[in-house]
Amino acid sequence: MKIIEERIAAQLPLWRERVNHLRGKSGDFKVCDVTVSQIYSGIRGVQIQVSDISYVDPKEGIRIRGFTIDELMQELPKARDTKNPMAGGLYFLLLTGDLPSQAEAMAVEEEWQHRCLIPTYVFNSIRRMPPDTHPMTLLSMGIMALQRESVFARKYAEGANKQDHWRFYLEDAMNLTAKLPGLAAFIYNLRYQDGIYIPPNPDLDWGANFGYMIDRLKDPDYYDLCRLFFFLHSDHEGANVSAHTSHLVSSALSDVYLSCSAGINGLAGPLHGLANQECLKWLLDIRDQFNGYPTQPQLEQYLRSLLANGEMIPGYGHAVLRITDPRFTAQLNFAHENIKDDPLIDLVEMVYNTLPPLLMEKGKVNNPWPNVDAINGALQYHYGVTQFDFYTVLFGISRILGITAHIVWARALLKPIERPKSLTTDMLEAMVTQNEKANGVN
Ligand code: HAX
Repeated sequence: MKIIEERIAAQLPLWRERVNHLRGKSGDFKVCDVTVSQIYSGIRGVQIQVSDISYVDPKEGIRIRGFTIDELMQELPKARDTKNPMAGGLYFLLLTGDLPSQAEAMAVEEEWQHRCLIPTYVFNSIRRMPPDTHPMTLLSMGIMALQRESVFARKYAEGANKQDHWRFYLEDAMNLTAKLPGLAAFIYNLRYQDGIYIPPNPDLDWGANFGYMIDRLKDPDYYDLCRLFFFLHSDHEGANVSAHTSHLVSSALSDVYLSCSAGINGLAGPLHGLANQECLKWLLDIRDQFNGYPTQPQLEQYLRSLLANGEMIPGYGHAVLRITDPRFTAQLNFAHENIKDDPLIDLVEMVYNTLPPLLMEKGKVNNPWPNVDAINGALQYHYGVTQFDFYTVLFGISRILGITAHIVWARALLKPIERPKSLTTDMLEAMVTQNEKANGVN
């Protein structure tokens, strides 16, 4: 897409010079040391990647291109008569770092409209899968099937110059993201609505179109929830499982489709994206166990017993955040503004008011506050999207906005193949012993 390509091209000389200067002048400077326990606990906290697209501050939540969630809710362009940002403007920001004008956001939306048609062979490959295949598997497969369309893969085979790889990644990124709402709607309709097909509506933006294509025609509030959901889930810095997986795969010059499909497989894990389906299931279990909804004292007693049994409460805790996730708060605000008298949403809020002090009492939980997943399933459920094994697909189509922005920039900055080093337990023990001897420890 020309405007975005030109914006990135204009910034590139400065960025490349900045990185080269840093590497040349301070290549030996140590950012952090890695401890044995970090090696054995998921390289937690080891700063291994640079992302200028977003950053998760433990005390503040995500900043996308320097802006908080609240700031972006105000500043990003909106579709007419709506409160939540259009994905087109968000994607412009993710890719260029510049806050878009209304016209620039609309230009991305129009570009997506032109590129949104999905080849029939992709639908056919999904149709052939057994009906109980998880929707995340179908999403990953759909993206993989589209790989045949990769412009980068074709240009690479023709000998494209390395300096230009990012331009073809950008082309693939625009093509893939354009197709995501249609691909997700196809999977939803195939699995839960007898395979109905509703073509995209050229008068609607990317986010609302998903709601339209799954036949939520009578509920404009649901369109706005889609916009909010896709905005809030779009990125969470570069080192989470899905973003980092895609980054790693793309470092081998695997194209956007191969890289994003790999990231989606990471997102499908229960400790990452699948948590949103687990969370709704958990809320519905409470409803079933109480044959309705518990009172606050009943809920507190119930939560205490779960924690005493060592159970993990889905939707609570985070590897980085140490506050209520602002993305949870934004969705709770949406519920307050748009939803009246839904006992499931009331239960979400009751858990929010009851659980954090109990998690704190346990003493070992580093973050007792809700993450984004603690509410998003309940909101979908309210609007009739009750099939919770689909929720991670919604997360996935949104997250690919951030992931593709990261991998386009990784190619633009000519990042090399990623190849850390492993070592054996013998080696590690020998290193520790040698260090102890050197320090006179017996
Ligand atoms: N309920 C009960 N105990 C919890 C807990 C929770 N929600 N969150 C953490 N703990 C416990 C851990 O089990 C751990 O106990 P052990 O030392 O006995 O193993 C202890 O508290 C310390 O854990 P932590 O350092 O606070 O948390 P981690 O960084 O290890 O894990 C997780 C972060 C998000 C994976 C974790 O909090 C969790 O599994 N939460 C529930 C699942 C969930 O909501 N996942 C979605 C996260 C958001 C996301 O990435 N979405 O994609």
